[in-house]
Amino acid sequence: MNDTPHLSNLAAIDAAHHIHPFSDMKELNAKGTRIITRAEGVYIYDQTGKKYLDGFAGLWCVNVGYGRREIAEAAFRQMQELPYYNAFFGTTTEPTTLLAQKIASHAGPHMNRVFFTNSGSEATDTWFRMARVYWKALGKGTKTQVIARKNGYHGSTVAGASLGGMKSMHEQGSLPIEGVHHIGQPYWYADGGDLSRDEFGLKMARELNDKIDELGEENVAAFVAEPIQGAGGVIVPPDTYWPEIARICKARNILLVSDEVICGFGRLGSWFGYQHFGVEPDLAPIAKGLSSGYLPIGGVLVSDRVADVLLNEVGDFNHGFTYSGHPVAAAAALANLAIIEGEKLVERVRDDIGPYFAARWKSLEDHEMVGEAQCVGLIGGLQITADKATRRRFEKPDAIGAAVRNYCLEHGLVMRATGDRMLASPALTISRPEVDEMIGTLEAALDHLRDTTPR
Ligand code: PXG
Repeated sequence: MNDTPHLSNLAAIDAAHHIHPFSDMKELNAKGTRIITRAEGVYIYDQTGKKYLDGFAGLWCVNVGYGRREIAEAAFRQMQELPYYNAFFGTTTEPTTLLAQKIASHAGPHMNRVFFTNSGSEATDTWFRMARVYWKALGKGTKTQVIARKNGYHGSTVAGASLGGMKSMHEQGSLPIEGVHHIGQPYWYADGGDLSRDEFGLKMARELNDKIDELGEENVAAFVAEPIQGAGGVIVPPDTYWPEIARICKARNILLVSDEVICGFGRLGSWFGYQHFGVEPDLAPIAKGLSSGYLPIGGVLVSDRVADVLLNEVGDFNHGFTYSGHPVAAAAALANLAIIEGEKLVERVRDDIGPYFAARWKSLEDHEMVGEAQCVGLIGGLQITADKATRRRFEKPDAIGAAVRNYCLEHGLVMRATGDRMLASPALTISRPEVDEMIGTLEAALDHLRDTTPR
Protein backbone atom coordinates (compact mmCIF):
# COMPACT_ATOMS: atom_id res chain seq x y z
CA MET A 1 0.00 0.00 0.00
CA ASN A 2 2.35 2.72 -1.24
CA ASP A 3 1.38 6.33 -1.51
CA THR A 4 1.93 7.39 -5.08
CA PRO A 5 4.00 10.62 -5.05
CA HIS A 6 1.49 12.37 -7.26
CA LEU A 7 -1.37 11.75 -4.88
CA SER A 8 0.50 12.62 -1.71
CA ASN A 9 1.27 15.91 -3.38
CA LEU A 10 -2.44 16.31 -4.01
CA ALA A 11 -3.12 16.31 -0.26
CA ALA A 12 -0.76 19.26 0.14
CA ILE A 13 -2.44 21.09 -2.74
CA ASP A 14 -5.80 20.36 -1.17
CA ALA A 15 -4.66 21.80 2.15
CA ALA A 16 -3.48 24.95 0.38
CA HIS A 17 -6.50 25.58 -1.82
CA HIS A 18 -9.62 23.60 -1.03
CA ILE A 19 -12.18 24.41 1.66
CA HIS A 20 -14.29 21.32 2.38
CA PRO A 21 -17.97 21.31 3.33
CA PHE A 22 -18.85 20.81 7.00
CA SER A 23 -15.17 20.47 7.96
CA ASP A 24 -12.79 21.96 10.48
CA MET A 25 -10.15 22.89 7.92
CA LYS A 26 -7.33 23.50 10.38
CA GLU A 27 -7.77 20.03 11.81
CA LEU A 28 -8.24 18.40 8.41
CA ASN A 29 -5.23 20.10 6.84
CA ALA A 30 -3.05 19.01 9.73
CA LYS A 31 -4.22 15.42 9.36
CA GLY A 32 -4.27 15.36 5.56
CA THR A 33 -7.34 14.53 3.52
CA ARG A 34 -8.13 11.05 2.28
CA ILE A 35 -8.22 10.93 -1.50
CA ILE A 36 -10.73 8.60 -3.05
CA THR A 37 -9.45 7.42 -6.38
CA ARG A 38 -11.90 4.86 -7.72
CA ALA A 39 -14.94 2.76 -6.89
CA GLU A 40 -16.79 -0.34 -8.01
CA GLY A 41 -20.03 -1.84 -6.73
CA VAL A 42 -20.25 -1.00 -3.03
CA TYR A 43 -16.50 -0.53 -2.60
CA ILE A 44 -14.37 2.61 -2.75
CA TYR A 45 -10.56 2.83 -2.84
CA ASP A 46 -8.26 5.51 -1.47
CA GLN A 47 -4.88 6.80 -2.61
CA THR A 48 -3.03 4.08 -0.77
CA GLY A 49 -5.06 1.40 -2.53
CA LYS A 50 -7.01 0.65 0.64
CA LYS A 51 -10.46 -0.75 0.01
CA TYR A 52 -13.55 0.25 2.01
CA LEU A 53 -17.07 -1.04 1.93
CA ASP A 54 -19.10 2.14 1.49
CA GLY A 55 -21.90 1.62 3.99
CA PHE A 56 -23.17 5.06 3.23
CA ALA A 57 -23.54 5.08 -0.58
CA GLY A 58 -21.40 8.20 -0.91
CA LEU A 59 -23.67 10.60 0.93
CA TRP A 60 -26.89 8.58 0.95
CA CYS A 61 -27.01 8.79 -2.82
CA VAL A 62 -25.26 6.10 -4.87
CA ASN A 63 -28.35 3.89 -4.93
CA VAL A 64 -27.31 1.73 -7.90
CA GLY A 65 -23.71 1.34 -6.73
CA TYR A 66 -20.52 2.54 -8.39
CA GLY A 67 -19.18 1.74 -11.84
CA ARG A 68 -22.40 1.69 -13.91
CA ARG A 69 -21.31 2.06 -17.53
CA GLU A 70 -24.89 2.58 -18.71
CA ILE A 71 -25.07 5.88 -16.85
CA ALA A 72 -21.66 7.04 -18.06
CA GLU A 73 -22.55 6.15 -21.64
CA ALA A 74 -25.92 7.90 -21.50
CA ALA A 75 -24.22 11.06 -20.27
CA PHE A 76 -21.50 10.77 -22.92
CA ARG A 77 -24.06 10.33 -25.70
CA GLN A 78 -26.09 13.30 -24.51
CA MET A 79 -22.97 15.48 -24.23
CA GLN A 80 -22.14 14.82 -27.84
CA GLU A 81 -25.69 15.32 -29.07
CA LEU A 82 -26.65 18.38 -27.02
CA PRO A 83 -24.55 19.25 -23.96
CA TYR A 84 -26.78 22.05 -22.79
CA TYR A 85 -29.96 23.80 -23.44
CA ASN A 86 -32.35 25.45 -21.00
CA ALA A 87 -36.01 25.22 -20.19
CA PHE A 88 -36.64 28.92 -19.69
CA PHE A 89 -38.08 30.59 -22.78
CA GLY A 90 -40.47 28.07 -24.22
CA THR A 91 -37.99 25.25 -24.84
CA THR A 92 -37.08 21.93 -23.37
CA THR A 93 -34.82 18.99 -24.19
CA GLU A 94 -35.80 15.38 -24.68
CA PRO A 95 -34.19 13.79 -21.60
CA THR A 96 -35.53 16.51 -19.32
CA THR A 97 -39.12 16.03 -20.42
CA LEU A 98 -38.88 12.24 -20.41
CA LEU A 99 -37.36 12.34 -16.95
CA ALA A 100 -40.28 14.37 -15.59
CA GLN A 101 -42.66 11.79 -17.06
CA LYS A 102 -40.65 8.88 -15.64
CA ILE A 103 -40.54 10.35 -12.14
CA ALA A 104 -44.26 11.12 -12.23
CA SER A 105 -45.01 7.53 -13.27
CA HIS A 106 -43.75 6.33 -9.87
CA ALA A 107 -45.01 9.16 -7.69
CA GLY A 108 -48.69 8.20 -7.36
CA PRO A 109 -51.81 9.43 -9.17
CA HIS A 110 -51.94 12.80 -7.36
CA MET A 111 -48.36 13.74 -8.24
CA ASN A 112 -47.81 14.50 -11.92
CA ARG A 113 -45.32 17.31 -12.31
CA VAL A 114 -41.68 18.04 -11.57
CA PHE A 115 -39.72 21.30 -11.25
CA PHE A 116 -36.01 20.58 -11.74
CA THR A 117 -33.09 21.87 -9.68
CA ASN A 118 -29.45 20.80 -9.27
CA SER A 119 -29.54 19.76 -5.64
CA GLY A 120 -31.70 19.03 -2.66
CA SER A 121 -30.95 22.45 -1.20
CA GLU A 122 -32.23 24.19 -4.31
CA ALA A 123 -35.27 21.92 -4.20
CA THR A 124 -35.92 23.16 -0.67
CA ASP A 125 -35.72 26.80 -1.73
CA THR A 126 -37.98 26.00 -4.65
CA TRP A 127 -40.86 24.45 -2.70
CA PHE A 128 -40.50 27.10 0.00
CA ARG A 129 -41.22 29.84 -2.53
CA MET A 130 -43.81 27.73 -4.34
CA ALA A 131 -45.81 27.15 -1.15
CA ARG A 132 -46.05 30.87 -0.48
CA VAL A 133 -46.91 31.62 -4.10
CA TYR A 134 -49.64 28.97 -3.95
CA TRP A 135 -51.41 30.51 -0.98
CA LYS A 136 -51.06 34.05 -2.29
CA ALA A 137 -52.66 33.03 -5.57
CA LEU A 138 -55.58 31.65 -3.60
CA GLY A 139 -56.05 35.02 -1.90
CA LYS A 140 -54.51 33.79 1.34
CA GLY A 141 -51.37 35.92 1.34
CA THR A 142 -51.00 35.74 5.10
CA LYS A 143 -50.22 32.02 4.89
CA THR A 144 -46.43 32.40 4.78
CA GLN A 145 -45.07 30.68 7.89
CA VAL A 146 -43.46 27.29 7.58
CA ILE A 147 -43.06 24.69 10.30
CA ALA A 148 -40.17 22.21 10.29
CA ARG A 149 -38.50 20.01 12.91
CA LYS A 150 -35.56 20.14 15.29
CA ASN A 151 -32.59 18.22 13.90
CA GLY A 152 -34.21 17.98 10.47
CA TYR A 153 -31.90 18.50 7.49
CA HIS A 154 -33.07 20.22 4.34
CA GLY A 155 -29.85 21.61 2.86
CA SER A 156 -27.31 24.37 3.25
CA THR A 157 -28.79 27.31 1.35
CA VAL A 158 -30.32 30.06 3.47
CA ALA A 159 -33.81 28.53 3.30
CA GLY A 160 -32.40 25.01 3.64
CA ALA A 161 -30.33 25.77 6.71
CA SER A 162 -33.23 27.75 8.20
CA LEU A 163 -35.73 24.93 7.73
CA GLY A 164 -33.23 22.41 8.96
CA GLY A 165 -33.26 22.15 12.70
CA MET A 166 -29.52 21.98 13.23
CA LYS A 167 -28.50 24.43 15.92
CA SER A 168 -24.89 24.48 14.75
CA MET A 169 -26.05 25.70 11.34
CA HIS A 170 -28.38 28.36 12.76
CA GLU A 171 -25.54 29.77 14.81
CA GLN A 172 -23.58 30.52 11.65
CA GLY A 173 -25.25 33.30 9.65
CA SER A 174 -28.09 34.49 11.90
CA LEU A 175 -30.57 31.81 10.98
CA PRO A 176 -33.35 30.83 10.76
CA ILE A 177 -34.81 33.50 8.52
CA GLU A 178 -38.13 35.06 9.45
CA GLY A 179 -41.11 32.80 9.00
CA VAL A 180 -39.54 29.46 9.91
CA HIS A 181 -40.47 27.57 13.08
CA HIS A 182 -39.46 24.23 14.55
CA ILE A 183 -41.25 21.55 16.52
CA GLY A 184 -39.79 18.45 18.20
CA GLN A 185 -38.63 15.29 16.46
CA PRO A 186 -40.15 11.86 17.11
CA TYR A 187 -36.99 10.54 18.78
CA TRP A 188 -38.43 8.07 21.25
CA TYR A 189 -35.13 6.74 22.57
CA ALA A 190 -34.01 10.19 23.70
CA ASP A 191 -37.26 11.91 24.57
CA GLY A 192 -39.93 9.23 24.96
CA GLY A 193 -39.60 8.84 28.73
CA ASP A 194 -42.19 6.42 30.04
CA LEU A 195 -44.51 6.73 27.06
CA SER A 196 -44.93 3.82 24.67
CA ARG A 197 -43.59 4.46 21.18
CA ASP A 198 -47.10 4.87 19.83
CA GLU A 199 -48.14 7.31 22.54
CA PHE A 200 -44.99 9.28 21.95
CA GLY A 201 -45.56 9.36 18.18
CA LEU A 202 -48.96 10.94 18.71
CA LYS A 203 -47.59 13.39 21.23
CA MET A 204 -44.90 14.61 18.83
CA ALA A 205 -47.29 14.84 15.89
CA ARG A 206 -49.63 16.94 18.01
CA GLU A 207 -46.86 19.47 18.53
CA LEU A 208 -47.67 20.44 14.96
CA ASN A 209 -51.26 21.18 15.91
CA ASP A 210 -50.11 23.24 18.89
CA LYS A 211 -47.68 25.21 16.74
CA ILE A 212 -50.42 25.95 14.20
CA ASP A 213 -52.62 27.18 17.07
CA GLU A 214 -49.80 29.38 18.28
CA LEU A 215 -49.09 30.92 14.87
CA GLY A 216 -52.69 31.01 13.67
CA GLU A 217 -53.88 28.67 10.95
CA GLU A 218 -54.37 31.64 8.65
CA ASN A 219 -50.63 32.34 8.80
CA VAL A 220 -49.22 28.87 8.17
CA ALA A 221 -48.27 27.77 4.65
CA ALA A 222 -46.67 24.37 5.12
CA PHE A 223 -45.09 21.71 7.29
CA VAL A 224 -41.96 19.91 6.10
CA ALA A 225 -40.37 16.71 7.35
CA GLU A 226 -38.20 13.88 6.11
CA PRO A 227 -40.14 10.58 6.18
CA ILE A 228 -37.24 9.25 8.25
CA GLN A 229 -34.89 11.89 9.58
CA GLY A 230 -31.55 11.17 7.88
CA ALA A 231 -28.63 13.37 8.86
CA GLY A 232 -30.35 13.91 12.22
CA GLY A 233 -29.62 10.28 13.09
CA VAL A 234 -31.94 8.01 11.07
CA ILE A 235 -34.79 8.57 13.47
CA VAL A 236 -37.55 6.15 12.44
CA PRO A 237 -40.82 7.61 13.72
CA PRO A 238 -43.33 5.53 15.70
CA ASP A 239 -46.12 4.06 13.53
CA THR A 240 -48.63 6.55 14.88
CA TYR A 241 -46.64 9.59 13.77
CA TRP A 242 -47.16 10.02 10.03
CA PRO A 243 -50.89 9.29 9.87
CA GLU A 244 -51.48 11.89 12.58
CA ILE A 245 -49.25 14.44 10.83
CA ALA A 246 -51.15 13.92 7.57
CA ARG A 247 -54.48 14.22 9.40
CA ILE A 248 -53.45 17.50 11.03
CA CYS A 249 -52.16 19.03 7.77
CA LYS A 250 -55.46 18.21 6.11
CA ALA A 251 -57.65 19.36 8.97
CA ARG A 252 -55.74 22.63 9.37
CA ASN A 253 -55.40 23.25 5.64
CA ILE A 254 -51.63 23.52 5.39
CA LEU A 255 -49.42 22.00 2.72
CA LEU A 256 -47.57 18.82 3.62
CA VAL A 257 -44.05 18.67 2.26
CA SER A 258 -42.23 15.35 2.35
CA ASP A 259 -38.47 15.79 1.93
CA GLU A 260 -37.60 12.77 -0.21
CA VAL A 261 -33.96 13.68 -0.85
CA ILE A 262 -32.75 10.63 1.09
CA CYS A 263 -35.85 8.43 1.24
CA GLY A 264 -36.75 8.72 -2.44
CA PHE A 265 -35.80 6.26 -5.17
CA GLY A 266 -35.96 2.99 -3.34
CA ARG A 267 -34.20 3.46 -0.05
CA LEU A 268 -37.22 2.45 2.03
CA GLY A 269 -38.35 -0.29 -0.35
CA SER A 270 -40.81 2.07 -2.01
CA TRP A 271 -40.24 4.60 -4.77
CA PHE A 272 -40.82 7.41 -2.33
CA GLY A 273 -40.79 7.52 1.46
CA TYR A 274 -44.31 8.92 1.66
CA GLN A 275 -45.58 5.75 -0.02
CA HIS A 276 -43.97 3.64 2.69
CA PHE A 277 -45.80 5.65 5.35
CA GLY A 278 -49.03 5.82 3.36
CA VAL A 279 -49.36 9.60 3.12
CA GLU A 280 -49.90 11.94 0.16
CA PRO A 281 -47.79 15.09 0.36
CA ASP A 282 -48.51 18.23 -1.65
CA LEU A 283 -44.86 18.89 -2.50
CA ALA A 284 -41.79 16.66 -2.32
CA PRO A 285 -38.17 17.72 -2.87
CA ILE A 286 -35.97 15.05 -4.46
CA ALA A 287 -32.25 14.71 -5.37
CA LYS A 288 -29.50 12.17 -4.52
CA GLY A 289 -30.91 8.79 -5.66
CA LEU A 290 -32.54 10.44 -8.69
CA SER A 291 -29.19 10.17 -10.45
CA SER A 292 -27.48 7.97 -7.83
CA GLY A 293 -25.09 10.91 -7.51
CA TYR A 294 -23.54 10.32 -10.94
CA LEU A 295 -24.39 13.91 -11.86
CA PRO A 296 -25.99 16.64 -9.77
CA ILE A 297 -29.75 16.89 -10.25
CA GLY A 298 -32.72 17.46 -7.98
CA GLY A 299 -36.25 18.71 -8.21
CA VAL A 300 -39.62 19.13 -6.58
CA LEU A 301 -42.55 16.80 -7.16
CA VAL A 302 -45.63 18.97 -7.45
CA SER A 303 -49.07 17.56 -6.70
CA ASP A 304 -52.07 18.37 -8.86
CA ARG A 305 -53.47 20.46 -6.00
CA VAL A 306 -50.50 22.85 -6.19
CA ALA A 307 -49.87 22.53 -9.93
CA ASP A 308 -53.45 23.47 -10.77
CA VAL A 309 -53.04 26.77 -8.93
CA LEU A 310 -49.57 27.40 -10.36
CA LEU A 311 -50.76 26.77 -13.89
CA ASN A 312 -54.13 28.49 -13.72
CA GLU A 313 -53.75 31.29 -11.19
CA VAL A 314 -50.12 32.31 -10.87
CA GLY A 315 -48.86 33.00 -14.37
CA ASP A 316 -45.06 33.24 -14.28
CA PHE A 317 -43.45 31.53 -11.29
CA ASN A 318 -40.35 33.71 -11.22
CA HIS A 319 -37.92 31.05 -10.19
CA GLY A 320 -35.39 28.82 -11.94
CA PHE A 321 -31.76 27.87 -12.32
CA THR A 322 -29.53 28.01 -15.39
CA TYR A 323 -29.21 24.26 -15.10
CA SER A 324 -32.81 23.37 -14.15
CA GLY A 325 -33.33 20.06 -15.91
CA HIS A 326 -29.82 19.98 -17.41
CA PRO A 327 -30.02 17.52 -20.32
CA VAL A 328 -26.85 15.60 -19.44
CA ALA A 329 -27.85 15.22 -15.79
CA ALA A 330 -31.34 14.25 -16.94
CA ALA A 331 -29.94 11.62 -19.33
CA ALA A 332 -27.85 10.18 -16.49
CA ALA A 333 -30.89 10.18 -14.20
CA LEU A 334 -32.97 8.39 -16.85
CA ALA A 335 -30.29 5.71 -17.19
CA ASN A 336 -30.16 5.42 -13.41
CA LEU A 337 -33.94 4.99 -13.15
CA ALA A 338 -33.80 2.42 -15.93
CA ILE A 339 -31.39 0.40 -13.77
CA ILE A 340 -33.62 0.75 -10.71
CA GLU A 341 -36.60 -0.43 -12.77
CA GLY A 342 -34.77 -3.10 -14.78
CA GLU A 343 -33.08 -4.71 -11.78
CA LYS A 344 -36.24 -4.27 -9.68
CA LEU A 345 -34.19 -2.62 -6.96
CA VAL A 346 -37.20 -1.15 -5.17
CA GLU A 347 -38.77 -4.61 -4.91
CA ARG A 348 -35.39 -6.09 -3.95
CA VAL A 349 -35.13 -3.67 -1.03
CA ARG A 350 -38.72 -4.33 0.03
CA ASP A 351 -38.75 -8.13 -0.27
CA ASP A 352 -35.21 -9.46 -0.26
CA ILE A 353 -32.13 -7.50 0.78
CA GLY A 354 -34.11 -5.10 3.00
CA PRO A 355 -35.51 -7.87 5.23
CA TYR A 356 -32.08 -9.55 5.28
CA PHE A 357 -30.41 -6.28 6.29
CA ALA A 358 -33.12 -5.72 8.92
CA ALA A 359 -32.51 -9.14 10.50
CA ARG A 360 -28.77 -8.53 10.66
CA TRP A 361 -29.10 -4.90 11.81
CA LYS A 362 -31.64 -5.82 14.51
CA SER A 363 -29.33 -8.57 15.77
CA LEU A 364 -27.02 -5.75 16.94
CA GLU A 365 -29.61 -4.94 19.61
CA ASP A 366 -28.21 -7.88 21.57
CA HIS A 367 -24.97 -5.98 21.98
CA GLU A 368 -24.36 -4.42 25.36
CA MET A 369 -23.52 -1.04 23.80
CA VAL A 370 -26.64 -0.83 21.64
CA GLY A 371 -29.83 0.79 22.89
CA GLU A 372 -31.87 0.28 19.76
CA ALA A 373 -31.29 -0.69 16.14
CA GLN A 374 -33.87 0.89 13.83
CA CYS A 375 -34.14 0.37 10.12
CA VAL A 376 -36.50 0.50 7.17
CA GLY A 377 -35.47 -0.87 3.79
CA LEU A 378 -31.77 -0.06 3.50
CA ILE A 379 -31.47 2.77 5.96
CA GLY A 380 -30.45 2.07 9.53
CA GLY A 381 -29.83 3.98 12.76
CA LEU A 382 -28.02 2.36 15.67
CA GLN A 383 -28.30 3.97 19.09
CA ILE A 384 -25.25 3.57 21.29
CA THR A 385 -25.94 3.56 25.00
CA ALA A 386 -23.93 3.73 28.20
CA ASP A 387 -26.59 1.69 29.97
CA LYS A 388 -29.17 -0.39 28.17
CA ALA A 389 -31.59 -0.74 31.08
CA THR A 390 -32.00 2.99 31.76
CA ARG A 391 -31.35 4.30 28.19
CA ARG A 392 -28.52 6.38 29.65
CA ARG A 393 -26.40 8.18 27.04
CA PHE A 394 -22.67 8.86 27.15
CA GLU A 395 -21.71 12.31 28.34
CA LYS A 396 -19.91 13.13 25.12
CA PRO A 397 -22.03 11.49 22.44
CA ASP A 398 -20.06 13.00 19.53
CA ALA A 399 -16.86 11.37 20.74
CA ILE A 400 -18.58 8.00 21.05
CA GLY A 401 -19.97 8.02 17.51
CA ALA A 402 -16.64 9.27 16.17
CA ALA A 403 -14.77 6.45 17.92
CA VAL A 404 -16.98 3.80 16.32
CA ARG A 405 -16.80 5.48 12.92
CA ASN A 406 -13.00 5.73 13.10
CA TYR A 407 -12.62 2.08 14.10
CA CYS A 408 -14.81 1.11 11.15
CA LEU A 409 -12.78 3.28 8.77
CA GLU A 410 -9.55 1.76 9.97
CA HIS A 411 -11.05 -1.66 9.34
CA GLY A 412 -12.36 -0.88 5.87
CA LEU A 413 -15.94 0.25 6.41
CA VAL A 414 -17.40 3.71 5.82
CA MET A 415 -20.15 4.54 8.31
CA ARG A 416 -21.60 7.89 9.33
CA ALA A 417 -22.09 8.94 12.93
CA THR A 418 -24.53 11.55 14.25
CA GLY A 419 -23.68 12.03 17.90
CA ASP A 420 -24.08 8.61 19.50
CA ARG A 421 -26.01 7.08 16.59
CA MET A 422 -24.39 5.12 13.79
CA LEU A 423 -26.04 5.52 10.40
CA ALA A 424 -26.06 3.12 7.49
CA SER A 425 -27.38 3.67 3.99
CA PRO A 426 -25.68 1.29 1.56
CA ALA A 427 -26.28 0.97 -2.18
CA LEU A 428 -29.53 -0.83 -3.02
CA THR A 429 -27.40 -3.38 -4.88
CA ILE A 430 -25.49 -4.56 -1.81
CA SER A 431 -25.24 -8.36 -1.58
CA ARG A 432 -25.87 -10.55 1.46
CA PRO A 433 -22.16 -11.29 2.04
CA GLU A 434 -21.48 -7.55 1.81
CA VAL A 435 -24.18 -6.90 4.43
CA ASP A 436 -22.51 -9.57 6.61
CA GLU A 437 -19.15 -7.87 6.16
CA MET A 438 -20.64 -4.55 7.20
CA ILE A 439 -22.35 -5.93 10.30
CA GLY A 440 -19.24 -7.92 11.26
CA THR A 441 -17.02 -4.84 11.20
CA LEU A 442 -19.57 -2.78 13.06
CA GLU A 443 -19.89 -5.46 15.71
CA ALA A 444 -16.11 -5.51 16.15
CA ALA A 445 -16.19 -1.73 16.52
CA LEU A 446 -18.86 -2.03 19.23
CA ASP A 447 -16.79 -4.69 21.02
CA HIS A 448 -13.83 -2.36 20.87
CA LEU A 449 -15.91 0.47 22.31
CA ARG A 450 -17.16 -1.79 25.13
CA ASP A 451 -13.62 -2.87 26.00
CA THR A 452 -12.00 0.56 25.87
CA THR A 453 -14.57 3.10 27.09
CA PRO A 454 -15.36 3.74 30.75
CA ARG A 455 -19.10 3.93 31.44
N1 PXG B 1 -32.92 17.25 2.19
C1 PXG B 1 -32.43 16.16 2.83
C2 PXG B 1 -33.36 15.27 3.56
C3 PXG B 1 -31.07 15.88 2.76
O1 PXG B 1 -30.59 14.80 3.38
C4 PXG B 1 -30.77 17.88 1.42
C5 PXG B 1 -32.13 18.09 1.51
C6 PXG B 1 -29.94 18.82 0.64
O2 PXG B 1 -29.47 18.24 -0.53
P1 PXG B 1 -28.14 18.77 -1.27
O3 PXG B 1 -28.17 18.03 -2.56
O4 PXG B 1 -28.27 20.22 -1.44
O5 PXG B 1 -26.98 18.42 -0.37
C7 PXG B 1 -30.22 16.73 2.03
C8 PXG B 1 -28.75 16.47 1.92
C9 PXG B 1 -24.83 14.10 6.01
C10 PXG B 1 -25.24 14.87 4.79
O6 PXG B 1 -23.71 14.34 6.51
C11 PXG B 1 -26.54 14.85 4.37
C12 PXG B 1 -26.90 15.60 3.24
C13 PXG B 1 -25.96 16.34 2.57
C14 PXG B 1 -24.65 16.34 3.00
C15 PXG B 1 -24.27 15.61 4.12
O7 PXG B 1 -25.58 13.25 6.47
N2 PXG B 1 -28.22 15.59 2.87
